[in-house]
Amino acid sequence: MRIERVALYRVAMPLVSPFRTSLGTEYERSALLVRLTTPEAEGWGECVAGADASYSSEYVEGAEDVLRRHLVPALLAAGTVTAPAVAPLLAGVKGHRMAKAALEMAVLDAELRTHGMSFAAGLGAVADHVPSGVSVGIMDSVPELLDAVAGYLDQGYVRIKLKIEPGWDVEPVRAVRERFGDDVLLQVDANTAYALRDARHLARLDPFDLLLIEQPLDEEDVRGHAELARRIRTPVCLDESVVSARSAADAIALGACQIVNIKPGRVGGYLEARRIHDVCAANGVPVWCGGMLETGLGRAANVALAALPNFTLPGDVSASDRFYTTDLTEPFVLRDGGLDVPAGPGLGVAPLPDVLAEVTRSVAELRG
Ligand code: SMG
Ligand code: MG
Repeated sequence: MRIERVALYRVAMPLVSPFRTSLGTEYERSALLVRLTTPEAEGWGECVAGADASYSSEYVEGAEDVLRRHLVPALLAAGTVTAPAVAPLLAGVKGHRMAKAALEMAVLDAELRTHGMSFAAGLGAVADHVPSGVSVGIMDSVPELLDAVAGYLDQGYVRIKLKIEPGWDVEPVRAVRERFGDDVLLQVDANTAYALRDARHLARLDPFDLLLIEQPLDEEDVRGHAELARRIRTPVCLDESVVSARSAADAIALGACQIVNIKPGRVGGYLEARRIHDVCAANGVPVWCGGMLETGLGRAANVALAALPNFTLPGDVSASDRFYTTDLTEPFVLRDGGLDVPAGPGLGVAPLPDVLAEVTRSVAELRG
């Protein structure tokens, strides 16, 4: 495929309600989109880097900068490219996985559209509908949380994830269990808010039969997670710590996780995400698809990934209206507790021109 042009769109999407985690509160999603043009097709990518560097070292201006200065020029200089060639081509730039993932996603989309093949088929999906979990932020009070959870369960979400932090953990979990019962699939996500010395406190979550506790400790504290996993009954799941298939294999070998959250942006793209899926499957470790408040573009690709066979737990693949009143694409709508996997060529969705125009703050175009 010959790439003629790459345009980077900075967009600002207002959230339906503030989303609070142990890392901070978000009111709006500041996203970076990649629009890639080839003679045959157009491809879209979405970069999941946040407005600040609180979730990972990447942030949206940094991602845009490295794309403009280094990654896009390397791609344009290559002449012709295929999706599997993107990561090796960009390997001279260390890190910046979220920026690289967005570029690879756009190439993959253009390539699959050219061949009339869906993302799901291209990745090896085995389902046409995936169950939806929902991530529920930290709230000001337990009654407010219970109202929010009640609303999501009414809509049909099949799994609830509570964001936790010190001071907001055992009580909200107990309240949700007491109000909604033991049958609700329930898990928690700490976004690195604890230390190993909190092991006895975290063991107080054991009686609530959680599916998992996600990333309780620092992203670099892999051994700490292994030790914690020996001290608590709730299965430990890693998010931030797993940045590649190699780090997934290491974490599993160390006993640092029983479950893995796969986010394509965090690991450098959908192809590396698939390799992590394969590594985990080979080790008998179940995986689920994480979310980064994606617009319909990233959501479409995530839903396709979540349809691979070892995605045996419901992912953070909620409907568009969980975060946005108006999505960038045709909205993803909850049906029977899940989302339909797009079947059209490539992502199967594209930005709606009027919505894109409304949310775009700047566009930078680069040509070969
Ligand atoms: O897209 O549904 C979604 C959000 C899911 O909680 C979610 N993501 O650590 O898993 C996570 C968070 C990261 C985003 S907040 C910085
Ligand atoms: Mg997480």
